[in-house]
Amino acid sequence: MNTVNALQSRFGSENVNFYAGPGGFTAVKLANSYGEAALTLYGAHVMSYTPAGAVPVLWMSEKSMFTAGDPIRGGIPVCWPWFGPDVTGKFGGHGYARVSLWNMVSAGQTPAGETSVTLCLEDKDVDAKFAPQSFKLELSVTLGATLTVALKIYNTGTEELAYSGALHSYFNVADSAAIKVCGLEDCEYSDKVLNVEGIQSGSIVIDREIDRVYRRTSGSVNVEDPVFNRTIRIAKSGSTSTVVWNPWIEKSKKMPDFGDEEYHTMVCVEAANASAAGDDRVLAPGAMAELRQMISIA
Ligand code: TA6
Repeated sequence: MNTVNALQSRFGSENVNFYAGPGGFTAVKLANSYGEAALTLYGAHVMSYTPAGAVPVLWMSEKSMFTAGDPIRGGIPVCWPWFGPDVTGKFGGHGYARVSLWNMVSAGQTPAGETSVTLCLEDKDVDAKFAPQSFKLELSVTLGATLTVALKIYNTGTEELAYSGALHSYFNVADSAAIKVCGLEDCEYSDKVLNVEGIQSGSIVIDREIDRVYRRTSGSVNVEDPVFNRTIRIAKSGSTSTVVWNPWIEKSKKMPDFGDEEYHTMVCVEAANASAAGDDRVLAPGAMAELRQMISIA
C-alpha cells in the first residue's frame, strides 16, 4: 500500500515526510540541517535538491508531465534497462524504470545526521508489455553534505541480464551560456547532434545544442556557474561514460514538456552505462552492480 498515510506511519519521521506529490503520485520529502530533497515513487524520481541556504541544484521543467506512462522532465530520471532509444522501436526512450511505480524499502538517519531512503522495483512490478527479465532495482537517496543517488541492479534470474542505463540528472544554472563544464578535457566522445566522433578540447561551453556521450570517464565533473557564483560537483562510480546534454533553441521548441526558453537554465550531466560508449553491462545470474552519482556544491 503506497498511500501517504500508510507510508508515513511505517517510514515517516521528522526528517522523512510523505505527501501527495505532482500527478497524485505519492512523494517523499527529506529534510535535515544539510538541506532538502524530494522524490516521487513514480520512477523513484528525485524531483528536487536544495542544499541549506543555496539555490536549487536540480532543475525541473515548468512544463513537465506527471502522468502515468510519461517521463518527468527534470530532476534525476532513472534510465534503465536501456539508455537511449528502445532497440525494438516499440517503447519510449530510456527504459521503463522511470515510468514505473516503485515501492518503499527503508528510511533512516545516519549518525552524521544524513537522511536516507531506499526504494525498489522488481520485474513483477513492471507492465507486462515490457516483458522484463527477472531483476530487482534498489534506488537509495542520501541527503547530506552531498546528495548521493545509488542505483543497485540485481540479476535475480538464471540468465545473464544485459542492460544500459543512466542517472539522467538535470542541473539548475543561472545562464547555460555562461557556465563551463569541466572534467571531461581530452576525453573521447560521440556527438549525437553532429554524428561525429571527437576529443574534448578544454572545458565544455554551451553555445548550441549539445548531446555528447563521453567515453572512459571515471572522474568528477564540475559545472562552474559564475552567475550563481557556485560550482556543482558531480562525482560518480559504476560508470565509465558521461553524457552532457542541452537541447538549445530548436530542440527545446520541439519538446512539449520543455519550455521554449528553458534551455537557458539547465544542463544535463549524466552518470551513464551508455552502449554508445561501450559501457553497457551484462550481469551474471545472482550478481549485483551499482551506478552512483554524488552531487555537491562549492
Ligand atoms: O541524455 C541525452 C538524451 O539521450 C538526449 O538525446 C535527449 O533525448 C534526452 O536524453 C532526453 O530524452 P527524453 O527521452 O527524456 O526526452
